[in-house]
Amino acid sequence: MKTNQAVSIVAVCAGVLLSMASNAAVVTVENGGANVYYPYTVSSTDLINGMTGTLAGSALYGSSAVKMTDGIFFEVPSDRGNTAYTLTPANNSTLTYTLGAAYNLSSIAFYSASGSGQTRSQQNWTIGYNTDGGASFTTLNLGSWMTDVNNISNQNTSVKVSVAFTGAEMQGIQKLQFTFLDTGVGAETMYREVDVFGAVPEPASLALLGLGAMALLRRRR
Ligand SMILES: [Ca+2]
Ligand SMILES: [Ca+2]
Repeated sequence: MKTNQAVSIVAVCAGVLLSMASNAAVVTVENGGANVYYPYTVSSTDLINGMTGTLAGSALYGSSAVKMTDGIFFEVPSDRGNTAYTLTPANNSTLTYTLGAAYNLSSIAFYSASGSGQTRSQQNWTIGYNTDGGASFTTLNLGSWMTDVNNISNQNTSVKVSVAFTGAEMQGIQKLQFTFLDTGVGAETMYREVDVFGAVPEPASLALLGLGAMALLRRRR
C-alpha cells in the first residue's frame, strides 16, 4: 500500500457500553490519506439508496441531496472540486428519511471528499431517529468521534465515518434525521453518500417456524 494509506481509528462509546450492555455503537473513521480518489465502496442497495429525503436548510453551490443516495462516490474526474456531485449542506441543515417500515439498523456510513485547498472533507453530523414515524427525533449519543475526524488532514482527502450498531439501540427505526453541523475546521463539507444498512425483523416467519416444529412434535407422539 503506497498512496492509499487507510487509517482506522475505532472509538467505542465506553460510557454507553458501561451503562447498558445492550447499547453499543462503534464509530470508525477511515481516511483516504492524500488520495481524494480513495476507492471507497459505497452501496447502491442500502435501505435509503435512491431516496431523495427531505432537506431542511440549504444545499450550497448547487449541490443536491440526491447525490447522497445515488450509490456513487465519484462520478467524473472534475468531480473532486465540484459541488454539483455532492451535498454540501449549510450549518444545521437536516436531511430526513422515512424508511417505510420498522427496521433494525446494523450500520450507517457517511462519505466525504474534496480537492486541494478546499477543506471540505471534514465531517460533523448527528443522527436522530424515531420508532413511531412521527416528527420528533431522539439524537443518538456517539461520544467524541469528531475528535478522531479532526486529527485527519482536512485538505485533498476523502473520509469515511461509519457507525456500527452491535446492540439493541437502533431497533424498530422508522425515520432517520441527519443534522449537518459546522466542522469548525473547514466548513461546507462535500458529502458524497450516506449508506444505511438494516433489516426488518420477521416475527411472522419465526412464528410459522415455531408452528411447524410443534406440528412435527405432535406427529412424532
Ligand atoms: Ca447508497
Ligand atoms: Ca453519491
